[in-house]
Amino acid sequence: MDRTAGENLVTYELRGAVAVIGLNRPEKRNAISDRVVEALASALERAAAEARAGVIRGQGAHFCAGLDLGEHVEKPLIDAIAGSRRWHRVFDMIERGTIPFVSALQGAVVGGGFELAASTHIRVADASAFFGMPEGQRGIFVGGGGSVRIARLIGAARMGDMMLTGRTVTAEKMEAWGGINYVTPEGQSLEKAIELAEATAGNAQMSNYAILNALPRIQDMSSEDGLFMESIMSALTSVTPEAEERLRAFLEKRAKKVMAPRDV
Ligand code: 1HE
Repeated sequence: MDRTAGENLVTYELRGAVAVIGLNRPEKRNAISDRVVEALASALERAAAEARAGVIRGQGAHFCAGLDLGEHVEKPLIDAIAGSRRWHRVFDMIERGTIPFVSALQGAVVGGGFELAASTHIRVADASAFFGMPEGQRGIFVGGGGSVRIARLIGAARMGDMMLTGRTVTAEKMEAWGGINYVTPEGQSLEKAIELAEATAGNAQMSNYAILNALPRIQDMSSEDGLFMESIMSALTSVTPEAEERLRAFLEKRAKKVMAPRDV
């Protein structure tokens, strides 16, 4: 039971165009209770209304220890199903919303914590981060979208291995597996996540919308349907005034060029 009364279970801070949303139960390793899910939903609504990008972080030494196990002892079956569906709806606000989200990870990124990170568009982990899916040991299954999102990121075989054996994985290995996008030195994932979120916030809004909402759906389509959808999204984004101005800016040499990468 989440008895934390009165305080903010989720912190919220608007830094320029970027909303920084923080899980804020460090004494419980940011375990996600029903009230945390509701607080997260409110923060996400606020971010969608006023920010151009968001960062999701965990306060303290760990990103998130997953589902609050204390609330799941003796839960009626129908409540457990409804609870999972609620996580799906709230995480969907992140994955298929209107603004990009970057997660800043450190320490434990476990179970539902990894599911939350998997619903963000870019994952940045520092060297202290470790990933685990102890559902098998706890007698449960993923319920926060992991069987879809994590399995698509790292493959069902690797996810199944983690769930069956309780194996934990370093940030470096998780990057090689495709589960995260960036690894930073310890203590630097938040700074890097904010920098990346700021970069995404500078994009045209319709481009970001298409990247968040068309690109993943196209992966669920046949090639034929995917190419059709791509042509529609491509045309829709290119006729916006924002696109016209950006294209003109490049032609008039007012826009930044594409730079060669610095990290090779
Ligand atoms: C919790 C939780 C939690 C910590 N629910 N209370 N998740 C897990 O199986 C992960 C369980 N947690 C751990 O393995 C460890 O806590 C950590 C590796 C994350 C961190 O270890 P440590 O030594 O820093 O902390 P701690 O002493 O274990 O925990 C501090 C407190 O947080 C302690 O409570 P206290 O009252 O004794 O101080 C812990 O009981 C509490 N705590 N994690 C409730 N998860 C939608 S389906 C998703 C399915 C899942 O997420 S399965 C994975 C569940």
